[in-house]
Amino acid sequence: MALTAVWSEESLAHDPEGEVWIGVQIVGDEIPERGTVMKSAIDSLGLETVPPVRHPDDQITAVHDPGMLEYLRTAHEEWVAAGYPEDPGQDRVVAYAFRHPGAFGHVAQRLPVSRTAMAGVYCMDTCTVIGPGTYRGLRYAVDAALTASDLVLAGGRAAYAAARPPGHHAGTDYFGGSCYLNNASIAAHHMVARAGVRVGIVDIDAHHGNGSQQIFYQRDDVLYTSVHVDPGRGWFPHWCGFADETGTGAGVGWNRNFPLEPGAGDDRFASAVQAAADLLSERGCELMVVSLGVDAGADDPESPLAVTRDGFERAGRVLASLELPTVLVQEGGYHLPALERDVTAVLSCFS
Ligand code: SP5
Ligand code: ZN
Repeated sequence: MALTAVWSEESLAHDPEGEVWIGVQIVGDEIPERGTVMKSAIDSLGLETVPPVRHPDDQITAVHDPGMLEYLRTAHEEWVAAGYPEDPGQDRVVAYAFRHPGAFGHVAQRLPVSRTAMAGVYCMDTCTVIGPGTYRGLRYAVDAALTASDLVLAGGRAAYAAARPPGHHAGTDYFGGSCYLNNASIAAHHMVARAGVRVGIVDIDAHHGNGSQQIFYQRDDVLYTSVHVDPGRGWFPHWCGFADETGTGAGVGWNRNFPLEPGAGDDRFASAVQAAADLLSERGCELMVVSLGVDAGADDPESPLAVTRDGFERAGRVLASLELPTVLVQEGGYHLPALERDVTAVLSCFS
């Protein structure tokens, strides 16, 4: 019944060195130190820790467009080769133009020749930049999630993937929101494929996991549930995460959003997590993936929710009491002292 953690120093490899937000270069908060803080949380619980095992590309392309994976692999070296670090002085891959479907949806999609235009093909915001260590880092995060899944498939009670960069905003053929590949969704798909049972995702990151929702929206083998700040109150990802988004086709009833109003604290957070957990039971899910963001914390710079350590522990207890083999994949959480404290609070319920 042990909880195992997956971590290595590769969790520090991706360093965006800031982000471009509303046209301004800002410091950014999805920083390498987050990987070190996750290790502190792991060590404070005395968890057995293993490094990620490299998994083949086809476990990624089961969920993501192969063209996007290849782009992520080569984008930074191509950017450097094109000279943009010198002229105009941008050493991170960042888009200036996007392929708006209203403008270009009526013609066949072609990949542009210009590397600056390529930067707008797969990316949906200007914040999620690509640097020299980004590909190594995002591969680390995927492999951590897959390694945690393998531990659970082999009979472990629970495994924690100390993933960074996070993943739940990345969809089939797009990335953004500080996410590149959808670590939790790759893990969920892997578990369905290997175990042949229904998997339930509970996403408690403060933001709606638009990528995870999109990946599984038409499927009835993965239930996606998310507790997050109401996008209708002005919060990222803005276009998605409303309560009336419940799935389509075979997936009708297999997606459930629990938007919370800004300022919501422990009681409303824990109740929503309970409702999500109830749905996993109702749908007969036999394995669980927790998208473990802790940016709903009161001190977090990226969300207006006001959850305390106690609220995270309550959420952890609700989830652990389902007694399903569980993979916990790190998502957001940007106030470093709270990241360590609140991740520890959730993980303690599984150890
Ligand atoms: C994984 C995750 O939690 N991603 C969240 C990304 C949210 N990005 C929204 C735009 C970022 C703007 N940050 C500026 C903060 C100024 N207070
Ligand atoms: Zn978040």
